[in-house]
Amino acid sequence: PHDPFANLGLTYDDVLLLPGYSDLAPSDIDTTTRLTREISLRVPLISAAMDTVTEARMAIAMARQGGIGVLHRNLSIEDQARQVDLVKRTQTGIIDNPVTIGPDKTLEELDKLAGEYRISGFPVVDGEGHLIGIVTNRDLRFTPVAEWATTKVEEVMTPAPLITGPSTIGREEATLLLRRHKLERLPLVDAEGRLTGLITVKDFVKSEQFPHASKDGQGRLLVAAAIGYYGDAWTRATTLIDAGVDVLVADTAHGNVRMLIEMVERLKKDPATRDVQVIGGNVATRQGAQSFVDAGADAIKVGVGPGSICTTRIITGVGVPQITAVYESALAARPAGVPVIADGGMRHSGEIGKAIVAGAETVMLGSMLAGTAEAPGETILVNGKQFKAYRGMGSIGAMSSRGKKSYSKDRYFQAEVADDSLIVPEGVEGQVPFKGSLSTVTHQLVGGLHQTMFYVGAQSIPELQAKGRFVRITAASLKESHPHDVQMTVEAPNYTGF
Ligand code: RVP
Repeated sequence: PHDPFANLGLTYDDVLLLPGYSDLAPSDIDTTTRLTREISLRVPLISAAMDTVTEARMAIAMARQGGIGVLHRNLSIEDQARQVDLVKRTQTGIIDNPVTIGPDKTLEELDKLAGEYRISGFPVVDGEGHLIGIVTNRDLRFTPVAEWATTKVEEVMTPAPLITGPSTIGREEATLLLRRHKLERLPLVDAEGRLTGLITVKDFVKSEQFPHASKDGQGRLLVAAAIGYYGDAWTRATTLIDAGVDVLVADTAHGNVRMLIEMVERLKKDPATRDVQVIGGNVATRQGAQSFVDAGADAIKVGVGPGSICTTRIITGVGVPQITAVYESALAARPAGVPVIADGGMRHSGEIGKAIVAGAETVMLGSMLAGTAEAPGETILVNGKQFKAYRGMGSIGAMSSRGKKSYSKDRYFQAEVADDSLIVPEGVEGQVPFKGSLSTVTHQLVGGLHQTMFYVGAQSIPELQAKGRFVRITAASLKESHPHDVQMTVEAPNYTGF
């Protein structure tokens, strides 16, 4: 007979990992993991698709650190596609589709383009794509601003012949050319003199600064973007693919929904979309995960209610404690070779290893990243301390139509309503302490995970999954785990308290 009380759900604070025999040096430890069936990351961190967490700046920073960002979808399709484009054009080596300008454009147009893409120099090409010169901000300086509207690019550019490289140039050869000629930029051309790419010194230096960056086959940073399944979701998906997105996240707060599962199925079948990786979510049960496995999803996102700003469990009474949710979902996903993403509820680095042992390959973070400089929004000063706004995508603020259209309502199955007071929110709005740059936060998170792996005696993520064992703990043990019987006098960079 059906026993409604059969299961006990556990979450991060209910378990600890057992220490295991270890014979590892810190340099042996490798956190490389699978984001999807086909994409690997050096660092198992994903920034959440929320409008106070991930826009282009965060996505760029996450990819540079070896993780990935999911661009939120509380934006028009065009705006979201532009953000994808910004990430894909942030170069880490060779730019194979550089922004160019025509010779008959005015300096005013040049200045505008430079501002839009935050680029200081452009190859100048004719109608057939032949490289005929190069123009930079420097060239603007010698023309009075009053004449920008009437002066053409060809009048100020450095005209061809320029020092160029072949399309097939390698890293060493390019470095040599840049150095020998003291160049800022090296355009790449084919045998007919058509522009095929561009190398800049700045990007070359950056690619050395970020050795673990997540990149596609052409050396561009990886980026993911959220779509729904409702309304114009298909157009959103195909537009984002045209803009170069690597991963689509088809998710809502409740992913075990026919139309969403069918959306994932269609994305993986249609020739126009099937080459992009598709993540389905969110689920919290074995059966929910199995539906996405059957639909052909490339990864499954798990979490119903664990989020710091989430009130789903309180408002609806529905949810599954996150360790159990991840474990149950992995029972369906693991045999099918589909990676699991543990989404929500992370507060400290120790939870990353716990999620991985429970069955996840990566984790998604909201509140832990919302306070960084790279998250959207300005810092707010409260009692002399700096904060940044952080809100649930199911909060009134995110779903409100006040002033602008909300594109995220359907995530929480809310109909268009005439008045905000008719919205039934499943999230709250708040603020988190300002944390400085993302890299300092990821440094602590990855460092903490390294230590987890050392304690467990696991060199790799798959080994951590295989070797990790939990011990269940009590409320008394949790108290023992945190600092106790002491007044903290110095803030630790990786500990925020109970
Ligand atoms: P956290 O990291 O605990 O802040 O949780 C972030 C996650 O919370 C998101 O990735 C998303 O799955 C979930 N979320 C976002 N908005 C809301 C809500 O309004 N209920 N929940």
